[in-house]
Amino acid sequence: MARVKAEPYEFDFEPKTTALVMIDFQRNFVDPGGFGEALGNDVSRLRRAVGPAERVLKAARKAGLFVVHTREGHRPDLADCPPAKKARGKLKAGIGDPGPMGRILVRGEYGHDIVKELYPEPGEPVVDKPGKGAFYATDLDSILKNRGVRQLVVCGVTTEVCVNTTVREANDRGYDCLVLEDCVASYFPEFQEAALKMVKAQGGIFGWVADSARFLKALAGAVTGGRKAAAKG
Ligand code: TIU
Repeated sequence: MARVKAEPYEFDFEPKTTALVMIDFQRNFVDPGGFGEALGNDVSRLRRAVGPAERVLKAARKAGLFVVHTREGHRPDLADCPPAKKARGKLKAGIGDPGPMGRILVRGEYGHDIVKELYPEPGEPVVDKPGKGAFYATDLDSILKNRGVRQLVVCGVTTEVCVNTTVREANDRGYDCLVLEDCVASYFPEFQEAALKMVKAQGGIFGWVADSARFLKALAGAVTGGRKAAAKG
């Protein structure tokens, strides 16, 4: 068992039953010239989370944590895209339309894929999701339950949209979620702050919040502790 100094109180986790969930680190949202920027957003705010998330991803792999990635997007025929989602925003170039990184939010297109720093390794499931929440219309819950996962460490973008929706969905399905505040990002500073507050308010109504340094410290302790215990046994 490992313990992370977190808010509203310490987050205890068992590495064997914990998954790292990397939400929507897609070029479309994070990189200049993508859909996020086309919506008028400052993508440098999202880029900031990539470095800390990369450190967490590498440490999690080393520690043997189960890693899952998600991507928001749709079938090339858009049959899984609700007309309401496509119409929203009255955009000149919206979902399915040609963009600078290929068709916008369409699976298989360059912009839909994950940035190279955080690219999935073989054996790490990639869950393609049509909505904001990673549990809606996906097999994420089965993937986690089949591995005996009960706790989620969450990184991703954007904090108030896909991260928050996913944490709420996870909470209702019985998972304990730890959100790493420097590994999640929003285009809007006020939403970043509020979205994190919403997770940890009321005694951790949706989960816990810590930063990557605290999590990495706890993970290193768990690995060393595990090795010591194994050497003794
Ligand atoms: N992944 C995710 O958050 N999708 C979004 O559309 N986010 C926005 O903040 N627009």
